[in-house]
Amino acid sequence: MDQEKLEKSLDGIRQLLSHLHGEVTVLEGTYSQLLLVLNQVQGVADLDDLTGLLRRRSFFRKWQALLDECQKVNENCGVLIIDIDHFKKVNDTHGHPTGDEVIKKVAALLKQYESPGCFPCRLGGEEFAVAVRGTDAEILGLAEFIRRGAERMHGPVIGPDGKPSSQVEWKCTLSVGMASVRKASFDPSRLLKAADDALYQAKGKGRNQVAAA
Ligand code: GH3
Ligand code: MG
Ligand code: MG
Repeated sequence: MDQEKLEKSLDGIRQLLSHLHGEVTVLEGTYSQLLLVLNQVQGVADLDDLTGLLRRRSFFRKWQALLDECQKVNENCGVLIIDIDHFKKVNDTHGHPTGDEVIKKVAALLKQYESPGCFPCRLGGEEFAVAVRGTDAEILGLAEFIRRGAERMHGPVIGPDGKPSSQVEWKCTLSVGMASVRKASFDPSRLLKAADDALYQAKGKGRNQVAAA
């Protein structure tokens, strides 16, 4: 191959490479955008629409990580199950939109205590869970703060026109079941079952109270 032909071939290769570089850059951009959208979708799917709290599945993922960490460093960890008392009556008396409002306000109360070692979720309906790293006394102290916080809550009933009433107010109370790894184990399902049994006790003893497993 003479020099001229060689130069031509090299030019061709350079042009091809430059073209390919452009294509790869475009592909990289599209890939990054796709990843961004995927993360956004994942983030939305992790959260409950009404309250913005974690859903059960994403909560369990995060909670398992916290339990693993606590087990590794030999620290106590527990869970609270929180259930709105006689919530069916709130719906029946004031209507579903007011019920939704109460659920949102309870969620907002739980969010106030959020930190890396304490995070809430909406288990479903009018039931919530909070994973807490700390001693039993600290976990029970938090439960009592939450219970008392709900006692102070109130808000206007939403009328049939969707507007808040200026005369009628809703109130609510919470029952709380607590379990920690000391009594149960580092297994999230067993912990939740123990907390649920404690919640059942709190309901049986008259509601608006905290019971420990
Ligand atoms: P208890 O004190 O024993 O917990 O009684 P309760 O009435 O709170 O419990 P029950 O399980 O009988 O009723 C729960 C009600 O919660 C029934 C259901 O219609 C209502 N509910 C579940 N999810 C929602 C929701 O997203 N919004 C509203 N407004 N109501 C809901
Ligand atoms: Mg209830
Ligand atoms: Mg319930």
